[in-house]
Amino acid sequence: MTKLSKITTGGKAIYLAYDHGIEHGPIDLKGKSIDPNYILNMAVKGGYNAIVLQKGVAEKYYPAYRDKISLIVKLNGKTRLVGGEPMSSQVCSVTEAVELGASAVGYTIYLGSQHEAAMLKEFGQIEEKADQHNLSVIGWMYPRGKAIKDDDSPEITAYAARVGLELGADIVKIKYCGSQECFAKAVKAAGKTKVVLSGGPKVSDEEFLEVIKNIMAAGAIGVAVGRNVWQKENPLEITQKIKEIIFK
Ligand code: FBP
Repeated sequence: MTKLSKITTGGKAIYLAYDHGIEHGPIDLKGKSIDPNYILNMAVKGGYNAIVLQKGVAEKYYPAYRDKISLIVKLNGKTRLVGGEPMSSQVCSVTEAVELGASAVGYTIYLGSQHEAAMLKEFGQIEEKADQHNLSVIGWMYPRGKAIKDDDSPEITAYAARVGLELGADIVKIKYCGSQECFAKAVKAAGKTKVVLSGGPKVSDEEFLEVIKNIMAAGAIGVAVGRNVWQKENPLEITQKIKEIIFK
């Protein structure tokens, strides 16, 4: 089995992101979504290619779902409580991720942050280790910090995607830059590194589905989505609509 085939279907993918408990805090996890079992069941029923979890949630909840859905362990994280230049430190090793049953690992790089060098270094070490275990590496490529004036400009989005290729990421997860044309440039810049969309804050179903149509037409392989699914009234209904676009 190639490493990417563990987390894709016919070269396409839909991932359910659920690392917001650390990134944003419980404020995002309203109602039932505070319960990891609710989200894991949703991921299984929705037929997601994989669920994205931090190690603590993976350790305590994923064992019951191990045969039902693949796992992407997010290796670094930060809270929203710290000000200043963003730095997301590694909190889980590749070895631990393997023990947890991961098929892939994820890591955020805040491009442009004053701490960028530390994250690039950790990412390089993760790449090496993940390769030894035949795990895919997904780069959350987020331009951020005071050097970044416009984090969703076409230029910076393509730059973020390209850095993923240069660093050896199998997949880059990038934010939407506003149009199909702009996203296509980012996909081109990423070359053989695959591109997935980072979902973003909740918007209307229509708006979100339109974005997905655009990114797929631009050459992305799919989406890693959180809030635009599990903050919705009917997560499985929107999941189905997203899948119809991605896997058509
Ligand atoms: P969403 O689809 O909810 O945006 O999730 C994607 C994601 O990258 C999560 O994995 C992560 O927790 C969050 O967004 C980080 O968001 P940000 O740093 O932009 O606030």
